[in-house]
Amino acid sequence: MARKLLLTHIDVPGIHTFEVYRQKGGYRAVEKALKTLTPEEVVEEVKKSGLRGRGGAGFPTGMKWSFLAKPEGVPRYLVCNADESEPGTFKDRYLMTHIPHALIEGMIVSSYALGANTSYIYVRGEMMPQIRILERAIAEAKNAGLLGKNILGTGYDLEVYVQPGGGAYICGEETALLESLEGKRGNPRIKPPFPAVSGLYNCPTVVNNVESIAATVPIINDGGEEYAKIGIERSTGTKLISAGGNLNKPGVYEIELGLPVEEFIYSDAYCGGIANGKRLKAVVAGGSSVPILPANLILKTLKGEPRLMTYESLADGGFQSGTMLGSGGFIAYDEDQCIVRNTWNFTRFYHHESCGQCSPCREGTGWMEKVLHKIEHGHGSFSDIDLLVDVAKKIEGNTICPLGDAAAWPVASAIRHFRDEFEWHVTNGQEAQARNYGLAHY
Ligand code: L3W
Ligand code: SF4
Repeated sequence: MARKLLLTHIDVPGIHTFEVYRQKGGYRAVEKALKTLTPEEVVEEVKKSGLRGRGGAGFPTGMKWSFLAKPEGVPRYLVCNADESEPGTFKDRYLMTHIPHALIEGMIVSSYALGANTSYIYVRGEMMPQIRILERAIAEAKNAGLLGKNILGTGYDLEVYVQPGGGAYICGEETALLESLEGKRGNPRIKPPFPAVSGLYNCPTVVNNVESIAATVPIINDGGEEYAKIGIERSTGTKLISAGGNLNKPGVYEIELGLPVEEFIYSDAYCGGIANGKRLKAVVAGGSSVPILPANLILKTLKGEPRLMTYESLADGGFQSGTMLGSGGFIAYDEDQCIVRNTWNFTRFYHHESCGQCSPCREGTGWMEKVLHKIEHGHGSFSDIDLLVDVAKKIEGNTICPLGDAAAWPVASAIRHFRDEFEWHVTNGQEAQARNYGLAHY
């Protein structure tokens, strides 16, 4: 059975409470870090672990921490990005719901490493139950002397606050999140400067995903080198994958990085195969923002090697024949699913969520949505397919934040791998229209 680091005690009744979490060895990492390690040593352990950001970009966490500016007399902040809203991604919500103290413990360890005395957990506004759960966990930790003044008598002070999000997907982009946390509209800022230099209230700030912060707990408990032994290549440790779509056993799985994609989909230990005995048609492996791949390319690379759940293997082949691990939102499509409809659905989402600051994203997502709607409903032409490719190309790399790329890649990859389906909609207009009868109001 694969090794678990974050969900080890997920089945223990009451693990969401402080008492049970503590009985199971919880908050040992806080004791170890605060009592026996300097902040610099904690950063060093995280660097040694090879941990990479679990929110989507995969940026090395220890490196990000070491970029944090430390001007004299200026506060530093840790902000946890719990604004999970990437379509297909629900792993952070799962962790916060079932083991909230894993995040609180990670917040204490990470804040100590960064020299932050005030930290925030910015939680997606719709996740009210999780906001309540975290507030309770913070109160429990504070009662036990693990938060507040002079934690465990070490002289280190820390307050952690939960902030409900502004209710837009774009608030999950780190600089939009900081704007929102400051009480403003969640518009992304131009980077550089990166938050590590000028973040919350223009102070040095580290923004990390929920899972990245929780992963610092096993890293400190076992040591960075031990963590780095798990996984393969530059994909160390374990990763939470939220599996959805046409799978027999959708859900959240903790996998050891390096697991073959085929095993993840078909093994009974994980997703148990495609539902209703159907065949796999396509997979979006890392949340809706990454390129979609047809079954043959998600199972094996163009070189014929088994595709592995790692940052490197999923990206093998670049965007021509590869994709990304992204946020770990794994969506499987069976043979009956319409790729055109799925692409239109994703594009509607990005158009709706675009903040509107830059024209390629604001206008481009709108145009792509209109053209996809036309094709999906049987009114498209062959030149519309080329138009979509052209618009996607003009968005990619030309916007302030990654939402532009995130909107362009699903469209470009769907046409690259499933052009015949788009053409079918053009040549079989009436049938495509009939198939969508009753759904045209979308
Ligand atoms: C200091 C430098 N810091 C980079 C930091 C930067 C950030 C991190 C990664 O987007 C992706 C996006 C979605 N000095 C630095 C530096 N940093 N260079 O490193 O930065 P970046 O810009 O590569 O990514 P990002 O802006 O964090 C995240 C994709 O993830 N995604 C979506 C995820 C959505 C969720 C959700 O719903 N919560 O996770 C899925 O694939 O498209 O490309 O911290 O500051 N020189
Ligand atoms: Fe806003 Fe889109 Fe530009 Fe991002 S890419 S800043 S979401 S308009």
